[in-house]
Amino acid sequence: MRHIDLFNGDADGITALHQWRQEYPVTAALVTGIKRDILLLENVSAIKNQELTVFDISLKSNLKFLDAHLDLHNRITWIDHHHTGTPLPEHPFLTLHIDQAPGTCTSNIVNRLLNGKYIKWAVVGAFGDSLHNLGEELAKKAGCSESEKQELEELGMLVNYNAYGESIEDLHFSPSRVYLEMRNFAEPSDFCRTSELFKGLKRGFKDDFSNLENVQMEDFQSRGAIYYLPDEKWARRIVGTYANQVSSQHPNRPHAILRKKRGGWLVSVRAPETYPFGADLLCASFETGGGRAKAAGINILPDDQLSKFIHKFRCHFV
Ligand SMILES: [Mn+2]
Repeated sequence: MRHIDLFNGDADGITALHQWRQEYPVTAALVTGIKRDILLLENVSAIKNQELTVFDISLKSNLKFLDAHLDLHNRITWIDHHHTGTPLPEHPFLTLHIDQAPGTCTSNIVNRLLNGKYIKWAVVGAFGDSLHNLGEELAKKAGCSESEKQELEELGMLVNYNAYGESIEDLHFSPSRVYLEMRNFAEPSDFCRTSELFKGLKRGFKDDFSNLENVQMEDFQSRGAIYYLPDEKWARRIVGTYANQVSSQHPNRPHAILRKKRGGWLVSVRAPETYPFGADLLCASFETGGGRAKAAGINILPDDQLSKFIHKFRCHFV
């Protein structure tokens, strides 16, 4: 039987897979992509009698392709924490390990399934998904020292950051390459200390962030702040990580990060951390907007609606 591993290209997806394949080593074809590329099942065409294992990819988004693969006698194991919506599908060839609790992530589900055998990789995945409480809790269980915990946190943040971009070409390293490199290491702290790829990631992150010194920003005090990023590779890479960072630095104010793209702006809105509501409503009032109460976005804000957005943003969170 041939194996195919499908995984989200972020830290949580990669560390979930790495734990699993340390326990169940097989040679598998890898299917992955940038963080937002979640229709991975679509990329696997007409296969029969194979074994698919899926990590950190929304089941709901892939439902359309699931039945077709099951009908062709493929066995599918699905491990994930994203919202599923509809009642879960049932099929003799389908095994689901889904936990939709807000404080969990896929690498934590895998950690539970494997009885904590590779728990330090789950620490990396949890911090990668910005689940700080879970990261702390797992690090404690794993017996990490303070400095090791910080090392794993940085690794999670960096691998997560590496998955942001509009396409694989934007990324420093393709997610499959990150996984193939990680596979050489049983201990995440060895990966941090000796991997050239990790050093490259660290350098790339520092370079990208140094560009922010010249970024244009409008400060509306307690009403929020808007940052304007150009349509460049570095900006496409850091926009998600930067939004999280600004949020934790200024927990009392809302903010919007606008990144230029053709015909308009890609918008990420974060409600204040201390009052995490309303981002979804603001974004949904624009044609391509949506998201969650705390973090939402607009896929394309046309140039001629920029001033309307700024006005709405300034009045929205008061
Ligand atoms: Mn995840």
